[in-house]
Formats: sequence, structure tokens, C-alpha cells
Amino acid sequence: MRLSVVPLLSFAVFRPANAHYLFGRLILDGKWTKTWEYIREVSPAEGMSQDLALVAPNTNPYSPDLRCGRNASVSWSPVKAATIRAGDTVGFAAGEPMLQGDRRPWMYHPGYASAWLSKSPTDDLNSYTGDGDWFKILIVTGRTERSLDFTHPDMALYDKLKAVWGTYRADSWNFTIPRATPPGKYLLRFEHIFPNKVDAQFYVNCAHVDIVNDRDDVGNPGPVVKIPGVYKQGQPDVYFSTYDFDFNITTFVPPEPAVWSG
Ligand SMILES: *[C@@H]1O[C@H](CO)[C@@H](O)[C@H](O)[C@H]1NC(C)=O
Ligand SMILES: *[C@@H]1O[C@H](CO)[C@@H](O)[C@H](O)[C@H]1NC(C)=O
Ligand SMILES: *[C@@H]1O[C@H](CO)[C@@H](O)[C@H](O)[C@H]1NC(C)=O
Ligand SMILES: [Cu+2]
Repeated sequence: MRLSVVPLLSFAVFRPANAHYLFGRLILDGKWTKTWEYIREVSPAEGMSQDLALVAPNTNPYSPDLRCGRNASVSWSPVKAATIRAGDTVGFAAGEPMLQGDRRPWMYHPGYASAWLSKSPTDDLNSYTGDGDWFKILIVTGRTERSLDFTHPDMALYDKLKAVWGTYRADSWNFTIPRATPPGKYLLRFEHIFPNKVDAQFYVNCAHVDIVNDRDDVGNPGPVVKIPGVYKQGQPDVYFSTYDFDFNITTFVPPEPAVWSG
């Protein structure tokens, strides 16, 4: 990803004590849409300072908040459904709101990203709780050609152990809706996991999308899972330290399910 190096370097000097993020903006037709325009709004966490409350991650793999974020199992904000043709590219951006005092909204933590779809049983996406089947359409573990370039000498301040992750410090991620996705109204979910031995952090948000597909040979997406239900507290591919001496991104296998590529 091409980005000028100078501003990134100046960001690196001021390290906040804490940094969280959320994905409030959908990237549609190559444009960053407005915060909560296509994404279900989430509620602030209780008992936290205002700057942290909205961006605080979920750390409970069994909470219904694992689906679409805090208090977002139904939509209570005016969310538009984005019309997307199967085979087209969309993205999620770690846009505003952001942690006050943070340098910019981005995937601050090392970890892996994924995208998921769940078809609504009715046309009313607002009332779909996401309790149906989910399938995975993207996983990003190690670096890709879209990852930030940390090899540049000016980026030496960045932690090499973190920069092995493809999404590290990226402000967004784009991916394709599989060509064979059956048409219909879906929740499109983005997830970024910061693995951790005791309290892995789950950053999740859901967009409302209307997938258009006029092929007559649409596929049968799978494997499918329920969310929550997909992760268990303590499972080794979520609850581990990315800084362990013997951690190797090349051989790291992300959690199931496998990606359905259509
Ligand atoms: C995703 O696409 C948007 C719009 O084209 C672009 O601004 C952004 O840089 C892309 N993100 C990455 C990580 O490539
Ligand atoms: C939580 O969601 C409900 C709808 O299910 C909504 O009425 C309520 O305002 C939300 N709570 C907060 C604190 O935003
Ligand atoms: C990581 O694993 C790959 C593939 O087995 C190997 O080539 C590489 O040397 C390993 N890296 C480290 C630092 O051990
Ligand atoms: Cu954080």
C-alpha cells in the first residue's frame, strides 16, 4: 500500500497507552461511506470513560455482541443496505469514531482479519439478529501486497514482531464478495482479532448488504457456523501470544471455518 512515510514516522513518536478501533465505515464502489451509513451502530460500553467506551473491544467469545458489536444484534440506527454485485469489491474502514487522543483510526493491534456473510431470512435486515448461519469469505493473516511497508528504514521504529501481520496498522481492508454468492439480503461482518493468552480482543461490525447475482449457477456457501459459538475461550489459535519466541506467521493456521471462495 502506497502511503507517504513521513506522517507515519511522526505518528510513531507518540504512543498512546491504549488503542482500540471499530469499523464504522463501509467502502463501497471505491469510496469511503459515512460512519454508520451502512454499518449498524454500536453502543458504548458501560462504566468506561467516554473516549474508550465506544471503541472498547468485546473480550467474551460467548456474547451475542460477538456478532455485530455491542448491542447491535438488531439495528436501532438508520442503516442503509448497500447494493453489491457478487464478484465486486467492498471494504471496511476503521474510520471515525476513533479513540480520542489516538493518532488516527486504524487496526492498531497485531492480529488477523476476516469477513463473513449471513443471509437474512426476511427482507427486513434491521430486525435480523444474525442468529442464522455464517460463512467466511476472507482471512488475512500474514503480509500481502496491500500491507503497509515496514521495511523502509524510516519505519524502523515499528515493532517487527507486530509487522508480520498483514493488517497491522492498515486503516482499511478490501475484499471481493464471491462470484457465486446467492442473491439476497445479508449481514456482512468484519472481524479483527487481537490474539492474547487470556483476553483476546474481538473487533467486529456488520454492514447491511443486498447482494445481486444474476448467474444461474450460484453456489452453496459453507462451511457454516453460528456466532457466537464459533470460538471457545482458550482455543489455541485465538488465545496465544503473538510475541512468543516460537510463534511463526508462516506456519500459523487461523481458526475454522475455512473460507468459502464461491
Ligand atoms: C481500500 O479501498 C479504498 C478505496 O479505494 C482505499 O482508499 C484503501 O486504501 C484501500 N485499503 C487498502 C488496505 O488497500
Ligand atoms: C440498545 O439497543 C436497543 C434496541 O435493541 C436500543 O433501543 C437501545 O437504545 C440501545 N442501547 C443503547 C445504550 O444504545
Ligand atoms: C517459519 O517457518 C517457515 C516455514 O516452515 C521457515 O521457512 C522459517 O524459517 C520459519 N521462521 C522462523 C523465524 O523460524
Ligand atoms: Cu486495543
